[in-house]
Amino acid sequence: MAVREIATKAYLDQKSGTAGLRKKVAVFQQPHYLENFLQSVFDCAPELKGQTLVLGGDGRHHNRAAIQTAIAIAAGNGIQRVIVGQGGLLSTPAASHLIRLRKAAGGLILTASHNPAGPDGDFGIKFNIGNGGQASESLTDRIYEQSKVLSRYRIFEGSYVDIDRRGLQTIGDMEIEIVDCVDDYAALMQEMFDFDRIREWLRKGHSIRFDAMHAVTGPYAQRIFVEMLGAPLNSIVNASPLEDFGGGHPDPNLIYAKPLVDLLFGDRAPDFGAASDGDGDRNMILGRGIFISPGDSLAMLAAHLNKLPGYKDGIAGIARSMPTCRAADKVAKAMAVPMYETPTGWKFFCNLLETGRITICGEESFGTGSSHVREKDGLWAVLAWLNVLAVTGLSVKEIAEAHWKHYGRHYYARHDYDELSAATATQVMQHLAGLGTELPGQKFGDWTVTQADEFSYQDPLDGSIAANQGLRIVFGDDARIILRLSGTGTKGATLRLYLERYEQHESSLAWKTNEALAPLVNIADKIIKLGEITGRKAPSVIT
Ligand code: G16
Repeated sequence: MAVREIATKAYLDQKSGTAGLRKKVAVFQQPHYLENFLQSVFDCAPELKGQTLVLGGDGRHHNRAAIQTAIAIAAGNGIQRVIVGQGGLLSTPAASHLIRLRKAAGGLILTASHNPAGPDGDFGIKFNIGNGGQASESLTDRIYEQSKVLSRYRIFEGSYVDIDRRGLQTIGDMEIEIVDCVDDYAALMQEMFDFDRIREWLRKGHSIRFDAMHAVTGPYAQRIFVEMLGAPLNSIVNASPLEDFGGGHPDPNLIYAKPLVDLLFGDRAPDFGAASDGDGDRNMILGRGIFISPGDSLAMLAAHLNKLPGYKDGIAGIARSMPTCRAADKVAKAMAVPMYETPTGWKFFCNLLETGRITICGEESFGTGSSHVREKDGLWAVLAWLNVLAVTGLSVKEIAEAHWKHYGRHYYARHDYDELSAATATQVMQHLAGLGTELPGQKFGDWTVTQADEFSYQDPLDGSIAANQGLRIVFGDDARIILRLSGTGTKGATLRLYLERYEQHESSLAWKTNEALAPLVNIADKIIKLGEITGRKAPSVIT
């Protein structure tokens, strides 16, 4: 057994999207497909040579086979040590933490996030750099360019590693260290939060329900909530990770986590409910009879963060992605800290976190996180909420109502139009882009358009510019309509329509979200003509 150079034919479709390369499992199973992509990564990241690499995934179908391939290609490319989560499991935030903790030069995270799994489902791979964050767009572009001209890859042939056995193994000169996937992450959480207070809160009879959706967070939730915090065993459901995620769609939102939502809105609701996604970076927060939208969750956590041990010094700044509602902006203003608006994609937060400009950030797509790692972190958000409940003694509903009373309320929804043809999706975008200059000043109902443009972002650290990051129609502080193309789908094109309406009068703080947004939906329809152009009568999913 030795390192060999294998001749290969380049694939032309290995372009990373919002968060890594995501394709159908069958695509990844084509001969040399994964090997090619990995070789392109190693070619474009020479700093990995002789260094440590972290490797793990969300446990979906093809994870175990892909881990073996990644180890063999790493050995072929002179990696000194690979740290692998036992069983091939590592949640995305735990992988980010491990990269930082062990001063690895980078990491490979095998995940297609919340996308369905199984032989007919999706697979994915992300390359994270030495700071624990996802590779920048310029780096993933270089990897893509390399993948198109690749003609050989280097592999340690015939290697096999027992990824279920903890401890050290070797392949040639390379060491493979199999680690418990929870240990280091759980220790980090213990540093950030007041576990004694949360334990006490639970001991006093407060109840929680966490839905791991048969994805990667099961073992993490079991250790942290049950073993460390003393929550009863039945506080966690769907806790065993399955290769097909139990046939479900592990996206923690009102649609795909419906049983949890029904429980929290039912007669026997626990005090707190939460769910995470396939790879553990997303979260959904619920209280008894209330859903906290991701934008609100970011704002509410930001407002309370200095009450938690890991954030005693307060916060340096806040960031949100452009389509995320502007609730956190109100908090930043009140706290007199900077607020940043970035394109969709967690990678855009990384330089802000790395330079200490922000402490907390979040996205409408059920992502919240902080400076403790360089990925969004589902369980972090759940623990942060539990810690806030424990120190304030308030319920989720009381926290939300007090927040809205103080800052006003942002009603918010996202309408997804899935599986459109690329041509149709482009037509819709072009139609709206074409209206840009004539919209400002026009009145629709009670609102006047103050700005209509395409969002672009300049990174304050490296000066790089990300253009074409979504079209926005802004009605001052009152409302926004945003349209952008998703970068994570694996079938056709997905258009996302984001709707935000701000109200601050006390009489307007308890409306139903769909009713509050109905006038805005009509305006969006009038301007964008989504229904007319796509022929769709309704969105595929509303979250
Ligand atoms: C990924 C990114 C997020 C992004 C989300 C949706 O999340 O990490 O930053 O908000 O996709 O992206 P899009 O709107 O382009 O589909 P995840 O949890 O899928 O890795």
